[in-house]
Amino acid sequence: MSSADLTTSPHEGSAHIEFLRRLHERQQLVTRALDEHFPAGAGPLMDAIRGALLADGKRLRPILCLEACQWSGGSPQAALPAACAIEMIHKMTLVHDDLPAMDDAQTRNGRPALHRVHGEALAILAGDALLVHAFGLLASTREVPAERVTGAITRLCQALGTAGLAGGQALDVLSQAGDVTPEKLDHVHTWKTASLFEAAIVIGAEMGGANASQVEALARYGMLLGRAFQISDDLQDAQDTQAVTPHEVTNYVQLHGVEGARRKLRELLSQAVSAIRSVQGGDSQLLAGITELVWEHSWSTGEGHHGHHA
Ligand code: GRG
Repeated sequence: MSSADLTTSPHEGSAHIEFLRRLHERQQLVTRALDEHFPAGAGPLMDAIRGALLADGKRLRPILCLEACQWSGGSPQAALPAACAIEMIHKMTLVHDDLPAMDDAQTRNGRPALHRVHGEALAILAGDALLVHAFGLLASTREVPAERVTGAITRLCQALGTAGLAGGQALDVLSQAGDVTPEKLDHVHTWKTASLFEAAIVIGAEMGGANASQVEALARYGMLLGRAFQISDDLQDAQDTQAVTPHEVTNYVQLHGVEGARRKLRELLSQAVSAIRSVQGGDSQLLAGITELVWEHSWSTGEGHHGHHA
């Protein structure tokens, strides 16, 4: 098992080194916890699940969930089950997104897509199992009061449903080249990508006991960061010809050009930083620093491959 490295271009200063150290520590915490949920050598379905979950990944959404919990005054451990659940769901969406019926992708993060290794049936079932395990894990959280857990389950259902990931993905796969307007593209990005970022952060904040104005500010940060992340992902794909898949028609760079995409990215990220700074809370260095990583879109995943289009 190799886990992704969160790296960026070299920066001077011990604050930046400390930032990267904390990111890495959180990443390892999540990867170790995920590894324990699905034992190796337990049959073909479990192997496919491990392939989806543990082969690589930046663990960005769970890191944000843990950090939002700490920012809100909680212990990161209180949000660990939720963070793992969110990563299971994220990985499940990537497996289904790569299927021939959706994006028909051959590779993901430089490796063959899961259905090419384990077959389509097991890829579908691995995704289904990850989704169910995620909710089971979240529902069994014992570290926080029960109403925070039911609140988190409700939030996550909203983020994944018809006005969230499923709805956004439907809009995306049904799009035809030529009928994608800027408004429609923003809508797709908001639902299919940003809603899970927002949920990860809000759930972390609520697990940590954030008050209403803190939750509101973090929700805004999450939504802006998620939209920025998808543009950053599109910019990365524009540089990587291998990432273009047959069904892809909605890419921000195709519609707005590289300069337009970079301008929008900068704007969204600076609004995200303002949102986090608009309320009192804990140390926001990591949350602010993540916006810089998204700006540079210089994530490396394990063996030096950039992330595949999603
Ligand atoms: C869960 C009900 C339900 C439906 C899922 C398949 C689907 C519906 C949605 C797909 C949405 C999708 C693929 C969004 C793309 C988001 C994105 C930019 C992913 C790339 O994320 P990274 O780079 O991935 O964080 P790593 O590889 O680092 O884990």
